[in-house]
Amino acid sequence: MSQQFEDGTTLDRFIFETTKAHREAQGTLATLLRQIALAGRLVSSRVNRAGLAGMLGATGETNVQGEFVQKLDIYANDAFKRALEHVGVCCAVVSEEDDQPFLIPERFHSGRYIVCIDPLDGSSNIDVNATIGTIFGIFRRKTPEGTTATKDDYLRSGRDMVASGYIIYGSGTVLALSTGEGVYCFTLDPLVGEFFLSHSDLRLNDKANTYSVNEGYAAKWNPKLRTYIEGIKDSDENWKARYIGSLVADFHRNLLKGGIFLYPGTIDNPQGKLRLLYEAFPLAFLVEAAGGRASNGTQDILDLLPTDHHQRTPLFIGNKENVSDIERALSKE
Ligand code: AHM
Ligand code: MG
Repeated sequence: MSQQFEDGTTLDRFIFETTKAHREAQGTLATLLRQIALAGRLVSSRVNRAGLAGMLGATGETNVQGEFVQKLDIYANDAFKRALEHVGVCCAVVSEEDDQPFLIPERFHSGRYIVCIDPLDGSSNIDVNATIGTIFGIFRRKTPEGTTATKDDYLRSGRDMVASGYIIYGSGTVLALSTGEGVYCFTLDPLVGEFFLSHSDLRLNDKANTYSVNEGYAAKWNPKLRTYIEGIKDSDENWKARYIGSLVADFHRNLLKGGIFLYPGTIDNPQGKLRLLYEAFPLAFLVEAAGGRASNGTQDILDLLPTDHHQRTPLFIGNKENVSDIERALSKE
């Protein structure tokens, strides 16, 4: 059962109350979440001042995914790692921006949790002032505290996550969080420097009629998906299309208003573009906590077992009947 919280409850109090039931987590998971919120506030402030602080544009480098690295990507990646490394509750940060997982340096305690993170999702939108965000998922390690984290700690089923969330930097800064029971959103008051509860226990209806996909690639999709999308457009159900090109922003809108987000495989990239550990897993954990579903077309995202920390996956995520409709469409003979 989700707990009841009044609007205006601070994130700090929410974390205290929700981790209270798990005494072993109260100090550690609570500290971890507070540090993520701290780094989120730093990134939010930098995003708001990007044009003034010389933070727009690319660094001239490409990352491990072959994508252009933006200055804010680097700032955000460093902010989260610095916030997490010294507090003794984290043993590794698996980041989109780093080739290898960042293992907590020996001078600090190698703590209980692994954080998988896309520090700045949708970064191609930075220069045009569209919404971008941070996505994170948290696992509890399998190996003993105080030792170096290994692959066994982070290459594992999404069902093992203990919490996940995202922070969007848009017209306001909003942090969404789930520890498995409900999804709660907190809006940053920049004058006070604190996140306050603004959306309690979000629930998705079973079905919606908004879809978010980059239809520019339709010619390269599985023809069954093309037929499905053509079918909903031809129907009398008044479907709407909404696509920003920031997964985190498209997901947030669909979580509040209902809708399905699709990033399918294409002929050129059968596994699509999105990454399993730090994009699909955290959002799948949130969507299930809100009563929705996430699938790769045949299987629940959370049941997948990664073999590589930068592994990609097709993603269909949103209201549960919509996801099931797509799975059915893809499985037709
Ligand atoms: P990023 O993590 O490097 O920003 O890339 C992922 C982003 C997602 O936020 C978004 O859904 C997708 O790329 C958009 O891709 P496309 O331009 O192919 O539609
Ligand atoms: Mg991303």
